[in-house]
Amino acid sequence: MCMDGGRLELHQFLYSHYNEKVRWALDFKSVSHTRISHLPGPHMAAIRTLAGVSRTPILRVGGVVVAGSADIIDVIEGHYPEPPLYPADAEPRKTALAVQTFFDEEIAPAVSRVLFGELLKEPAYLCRMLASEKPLFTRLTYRATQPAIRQVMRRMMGIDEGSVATARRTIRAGLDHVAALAGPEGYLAGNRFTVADLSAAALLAPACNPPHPDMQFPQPRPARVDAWLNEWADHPGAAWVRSIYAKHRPQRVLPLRVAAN
Ligand SMILES: N[C@@H](CCC(=O)N[C@@H](CS)C(=O)NCC(=O)O)C(=O)O
Repeated sequence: MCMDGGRLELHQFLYSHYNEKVRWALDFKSVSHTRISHLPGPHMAAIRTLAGVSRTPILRVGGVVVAGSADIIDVIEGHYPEPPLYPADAEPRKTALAVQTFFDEEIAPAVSRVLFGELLKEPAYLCRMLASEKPLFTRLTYRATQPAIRQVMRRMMGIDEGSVATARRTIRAGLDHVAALAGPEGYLAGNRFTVADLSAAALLAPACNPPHPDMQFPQPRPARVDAWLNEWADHPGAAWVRSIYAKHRPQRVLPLRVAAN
C-alpha cells in the first residue's frame, strides 16, 4: 500500500472508543490526516459502499481501504514505524497484541452496551455528542430520527436488562485487569508504552472521562451520564486509564482536517 503523499482519511464516529484507538495511533505517530465523522445509523450506506462493512473505523488512502481498528493500527505501524507501538521482541509483541484482542473483543462491546443503554435515554445529549460537527439542518434531522435510530442501536448492541447487567461486570473485570496487569513502570506489555496500553486505555476511556477533547464528554452532562462516570471514578483501573492518557495521548496533531459530510 502506498501511503506517501496520499490523502489519508479516517472515517469515524465522534467519541467512539474503537475510533479513538486509531485517532490515538495517528496522533502518536504525528500522521497528518482528515477525519470524516459519520452519524451512527445514517452511516450505514456510506460505510458499506466504502468498505463493504458497516462498522467504523475505516481508513482510506486513495483506492485502498482498511477496516477495523487492529488491522488499521497494523497498517499504520508498518508505514510509520516511529515511534513504535509494537514491542521489538517477539514475546512482548505477542502479549501486547493479545491484550489488544482481549479488549477489542471482550471489554469494548460491554462498554458500548452499558454506556449506550444510558445515552439512548438522553437523545438530545446523544445528538449533541455525535452530531456537533454537522450543519444545523443535519443536527435537527438527526434529532428527529432518534426514535427510529434508538431502536436500531438497541438491537445492534444487544441492549437489554440482562445483557447490560452482565456487561457492567465485564467492564469492572476490564478495569481490574489493567490495575492488576500494569507492571512497575505502569505498562501492560513490557516496560514501555505499546499498543496494549493504547487499546486498553482507549477502549475503557468512555468509562473514565480522560481529559482529552476527543473523548471527554461535553458539558453540561445529564445526571445519568454523570452517574455512569461516577460508577467507575474511584476504581484504580480508571486512574490507570487517566494516567496513560496524561503521559501518552498527544493533545492534537496538526494539520488535522475535519471534513463535514
Ligand atoms: N472490531 C471492530 C469493531 C468496530 C465497531 O464495533 N465499531 C462500532 C462503533 S464503536 C460501529 O461502527 N458500529 C456500527 C455498526 O456496526 O454498524 C474494530 O476494532 O474496529
